[in-house]
Amino acid sequence: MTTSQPKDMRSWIATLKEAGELVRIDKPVDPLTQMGSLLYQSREKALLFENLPHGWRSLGQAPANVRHAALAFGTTEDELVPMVARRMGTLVPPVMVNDAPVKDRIFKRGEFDLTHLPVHVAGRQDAGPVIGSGLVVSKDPDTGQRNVSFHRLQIKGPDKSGILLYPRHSWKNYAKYQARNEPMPVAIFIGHHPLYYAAAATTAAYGLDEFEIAGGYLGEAVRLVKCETVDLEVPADAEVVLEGYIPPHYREEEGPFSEFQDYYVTGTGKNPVVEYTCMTTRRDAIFKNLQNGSEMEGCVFHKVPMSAAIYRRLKDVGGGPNLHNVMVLPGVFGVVVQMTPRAYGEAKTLLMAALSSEYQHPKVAIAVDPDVDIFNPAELLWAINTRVDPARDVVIIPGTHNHAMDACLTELGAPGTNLWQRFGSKIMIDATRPPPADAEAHAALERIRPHNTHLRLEDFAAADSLDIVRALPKIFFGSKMLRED
Ligand SMILES: Cc1cc2nc3c(=O)[nH]c(=O)nc-3n(C[C@H](O)[C@H](O)[C@H](O)COP(=O)(O)O)c2cc1C
Ligand SMILES: [Mn+2]
Repeated sequence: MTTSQPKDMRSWIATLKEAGELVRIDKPVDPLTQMGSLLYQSREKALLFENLPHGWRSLGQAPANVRHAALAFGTTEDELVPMVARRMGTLVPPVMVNDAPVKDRIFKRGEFDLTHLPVHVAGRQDAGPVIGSGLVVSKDPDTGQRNVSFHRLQIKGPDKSGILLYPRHSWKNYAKYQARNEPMPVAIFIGHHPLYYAAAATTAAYGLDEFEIAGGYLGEAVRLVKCETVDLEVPADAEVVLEGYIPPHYREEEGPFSEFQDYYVTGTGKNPVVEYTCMTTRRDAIFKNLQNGSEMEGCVFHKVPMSAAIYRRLKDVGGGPNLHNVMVLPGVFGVVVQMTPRAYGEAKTLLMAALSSEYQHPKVAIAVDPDVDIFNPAELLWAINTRVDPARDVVIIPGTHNHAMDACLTELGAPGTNLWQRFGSKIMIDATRPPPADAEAHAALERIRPHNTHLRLEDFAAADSLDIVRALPKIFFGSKMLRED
C-alpha cells in the first residue's frame, strides 16, 4: 500500500514555489523592527524568510491574497467560494497517529523560550510581538467536543502570552472552565497547510470539530497526535506546537495590536493569559508569521470561509435563487452578493440573510449582477452609482448587534467580560438591475461591451511592445462577460 504525503506547510511552500508565487528573503531580517514592513509591502507574493535570529526560517503572506487561496484549494478565484461552500458540507473525521514529525523535538517548561521564536511586531502601535498564526485547540469540559480557532497571542515572557478570546466557541469553553474555577488546557499549533487555517477561521455550529471541516477542505483525514502535558490532540504534521493552560479569573493588560480592519485598539484591555508547559517542533521547523490588516494574509482567512458560509446559507433562500458568488469586502464588515434576481425585491431577501449568518461581521451588504467584477471595488462603486435609486434600494436596520471589533460603533462592556459588544446598525444596498423577467427594464441597464471580447491586445501588439502589454493588469470587460463570449 502506498501512502501519499500528507498536505502540510512543506507541500504548500512547494506549491507556491512552482507557481512562481514565493519570494525567498536570504538577508537577515529582524522580526521586531523589519519583518512587518516587508510583509506589509508584499501583497502579491508569499515571503520565505531564510535568515532569522536563532536560526529560524519563517513563511508569511501565504496566502497573500484570494488568488493564493484559490491555489491552496486547487481552483480559480471565480470558482473558489462556491467550491469551499460545497466542501464545507463534507466532514472528514481525523485519525490518531503515532508517527508525528511535530514531536521530533520536545522541550518541557524551562527548556524553551518564546522570546526566541521569530515572532514579529506588525505595526507601530503594537504592544509587542504577537503570534498571529497560532491555531488554538480547546475542549468543552462537559462534552469533550473539540474546537479550533485563531487567537492572537501577545508574547509576555519565556513561557507566557496574552490571548484574545472573542465571545464565540473558545470563549464559551473557557467560561465553562472558569465557572468550575479550573484552568482551561489549550494546545496551539503554528505552521501548517493553509486549509487548516481556513478551517479554523470557519464559524460553524458550537460543538462541531474544525478538524473535521479541515478534512473536508483537504480531501484527506487530519492526522492527530496526543499532546505531552495536556489532554488534547494536535496535528502531527504541524511545524510547532505549544501546550499550556489559561488560568480562570485572571486578566492582564493586552494589546493594542494591528487588527484585521486596519485599526489597533479593538480588543485591547484586560484579557486572559496562557501559561505554557511544553513546546514540540519538527527537527528543522519552519515558523509561520501571519500579519493582519486590511487585505493582508489574515483577511484572506476571514474572507474565504466567511464568503463560503454565507454562500451556503444564501443558495437555498426562497427556494433556490440564481446565486453566482459571494465575496467579503476589505475591512471584513462588508459582503457583496453576486446574483441574477428572479423577481423585484429578491436581492433584499438575500441581503437580509447575508447580514444574519453564522458570522457577526457583515454590516454592509451589497447585491450586484454577474456583469460586475466582485473582486474589484471600483466595479462595485460603479454598480452603486449607476444601478441604485437610494430611496428605493438602500435600507438601514438600526439597533443591531455588530462585531465587537468594529471600532466606529458604540462599545458596551469590555474585552474579557460577558457584556463585550458593539451596538450599531446595518445597511443593505440593492445594486442589481431589474430582473430579466421584466425584459424592457432589464435591457435599459445593459452594460456596454465591445463587439468582440476574446480579442487580446498582446496578439496585436508589436514585438517591442509585448513586455509592456504583458505586464498590464488583466483588462476587465466583466470576467463573466468574457466567459460568455
Ligand atoms: C487571522 C485571524 C485572526 C483572528 N484572531 C482572533 C483573535 O485574536 N481572537 C478571537 O477570539 N478570534 C480571532 N479570530 C476569529 C476566529 O478565530 C474565527 O472567527 C473562528 O471562526 C472562531 O472560531 P469558533 O467559531 O470556533 O469560535 C481570528 C480570525 C482570523 C482569520
Ligand atoms: Mn468552533
